[in-house]
Amino acid sequence: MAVITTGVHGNGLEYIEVHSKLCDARIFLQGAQLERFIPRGQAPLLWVSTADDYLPGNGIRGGIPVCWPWFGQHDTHGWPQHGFARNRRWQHIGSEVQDEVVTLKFLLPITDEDRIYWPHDTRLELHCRLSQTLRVSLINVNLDHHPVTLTQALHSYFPIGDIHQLIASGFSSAHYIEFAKGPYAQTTDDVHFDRETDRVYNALAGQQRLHTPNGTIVVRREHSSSAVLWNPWIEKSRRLSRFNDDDYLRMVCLEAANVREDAITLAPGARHELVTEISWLAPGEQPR
Ligand code: TA6
Repeated sequence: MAVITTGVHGNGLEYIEVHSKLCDARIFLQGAQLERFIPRGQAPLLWVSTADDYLPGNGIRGGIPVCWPWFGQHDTHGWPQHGFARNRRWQHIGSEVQDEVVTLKFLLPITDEDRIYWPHDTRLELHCRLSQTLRVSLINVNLDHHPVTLTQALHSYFPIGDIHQLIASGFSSAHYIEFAKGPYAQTTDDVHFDRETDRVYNALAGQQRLHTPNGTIVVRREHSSSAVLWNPWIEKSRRLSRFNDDDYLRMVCLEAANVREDAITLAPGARHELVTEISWLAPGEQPR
């Protein structure tokens, strides 16, 4: 029988835990941030830095931070990188259990303080469907009488064991921007890592695979015209907050997104759902 409990981390962050026949998971109310997802009988599918302090206000370095209503640096100096949604306390608005599959629903209450950044009437929900597969949906509804334009990402951190052995596949025929240069054509299906990598892909297929020494992680995206592939490598790892100098060896981010020219414009009353779906490659499934 699936069990859903609540708890408070030692540093004050509230979370919801799920233990079922299919998986174990933990979601923090701050940012509605998935921080743990372990399919039953398998290894964890999300990575979190041991350097994180789980203090309110930052967002946790790992799991799936929500970047919204903008991705990256805002043009306005001093505004928070990746928007404000990941630093806010979301409301847990629902739990459903069906045949051991647990779906948790969260809502971002947009406060008067937030209207400095986002003076629009927008409903933002995050739904986590927890089976042997993790499915996360970021649902935007424009409740205002004017169109709104936003960028967004589900900034997923993956445990890849050893970056030197990682092969990321499924990138053929795409193109990407990196360090504000490009676009560059992706001439191979595989991506290997030997330097800082911070790419925004376009025209990318809906599924990529991360071939790690511990198995293959399958990452699918829906309604995501962009995807971000990131490893900070050596130098940036030293500058990142809440990140060990050698953490770059063990993680990669592959993010379902709509960023840059793929910004989403919602007409009044319109709805958009960004989805990422994550699992280990099933036994017998073709690795490529
Ligand atoms: O998604 C890649 C990225 O934009 C990198 O440039 C790096 O800044 C990363 O996000 C982490 O950002 P954060 O604000 O969480 O430290």
